[in-house]
Amino acid sequence: LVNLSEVAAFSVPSYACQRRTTLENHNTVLTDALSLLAENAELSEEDGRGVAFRRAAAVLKALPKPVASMTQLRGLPCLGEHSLRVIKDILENGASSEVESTKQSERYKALKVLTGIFGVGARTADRWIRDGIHNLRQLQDSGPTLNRAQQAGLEHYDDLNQPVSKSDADAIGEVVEKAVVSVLPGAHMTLIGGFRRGKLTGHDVDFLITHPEEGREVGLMPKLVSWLESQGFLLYQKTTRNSYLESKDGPARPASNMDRFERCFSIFKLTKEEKRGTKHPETLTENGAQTPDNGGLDLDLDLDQTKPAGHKPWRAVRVDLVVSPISQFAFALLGWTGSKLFERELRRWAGHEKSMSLSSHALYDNRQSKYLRATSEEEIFAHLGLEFVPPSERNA
Ligand code: DGT
Ligand code: MG
Repeated sequence: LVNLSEVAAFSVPSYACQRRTTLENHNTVLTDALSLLAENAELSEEDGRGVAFRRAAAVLKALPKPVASMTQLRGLPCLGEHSLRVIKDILENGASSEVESTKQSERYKALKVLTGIFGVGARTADRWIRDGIHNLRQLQDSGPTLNRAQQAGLEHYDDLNQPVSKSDADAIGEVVEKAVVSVLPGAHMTLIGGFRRGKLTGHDVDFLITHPEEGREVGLMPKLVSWLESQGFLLYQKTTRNSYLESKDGPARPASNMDRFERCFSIFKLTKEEKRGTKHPETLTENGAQTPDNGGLDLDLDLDQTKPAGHKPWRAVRVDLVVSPISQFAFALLGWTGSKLFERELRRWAGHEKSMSLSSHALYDNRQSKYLRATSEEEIFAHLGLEFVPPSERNA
């Protein structure tokens, strides 16, 4: 007897921004495998391959139930030959040989450990590996000169590789909110990134700040950072200037559309006191209930055996602050809520299907040669001819 519901083919639209992807994933074994291959490609600076695996994983995340057979996948978008081979291997043998050998490879393990340091990207890690540096001990012993970010990253390695809980995010949110309103009364702060999508843990905490009166947000970031610094909340910070406005005056285009905002990358010192100060004490956990997601890796974490981890009264947390003028707020909110693949797909949809350019600042219609204004995410989806997808369903 054939169970028809098991062989019935799935069907999903091809752009992730046309789909509703909740955190309820019925195919975690398959999506974890494809995500690992995506990560490995990204760490090897093969971005095209990385995106292909991310898209394939995202299609599986959108399925209403577990994949039981290859025939169900017929006609699904974004599943290339390579991804299908990986899926088939797992369905038939319980594991993918390619994924398993990648996980075991010295190069992948070294790339994971080294890029686990805040401030270290794939290129730097690759250079170090070619110089024979594969772990933190070797980095410290034979070490190349580290920049300020990398020094801070190494110093807080353990903390920064622990997942951040929602209650930690809320505790930090209360501090940042207090700082924001004391340096600029009337300013607003919104939690963005994965936590806005309903994730229970994250690798950092992201906040977007604006003021309802256009222009009042100018100069806010330095004041905010000074306030936080004077209160001892920042272990590290680097603020980038708002080159978006500057680019209007001069010919120089910003290096990438990723860093035009006034933005602050920081390492926040979250003390037990701040944790206790949150409105939801019942959800507090000491050092977080979860174990770090190191992909099953045995990381070389015990840099200093004399300082047992987890016994200091604070932890370091990566915090990103973004300031946006109110006229760009909806675009910033949409652009910084993620997921990264959802954002990428929105921009691809805009460009390929609508001849529009979407960024975290604006939406430009190439056919009408004009900017399309929006004061809410809903309006942006409408401009793009897409059904509105709420944050909790953007987990592609
Ligand atoms: P997480 O933190 O690992 O739990 O996951 P997310 O989804 O919070 O990812 P994260 O914190 O790296 O970034 C949040 C969103 O912000 C992400 O979906 C894409 C966007 N984003 C990240 N970096 C930049 C940037 O430099 N510029 C712009 N415009 N957007 C960015
Ligand atoms: Mg985040």
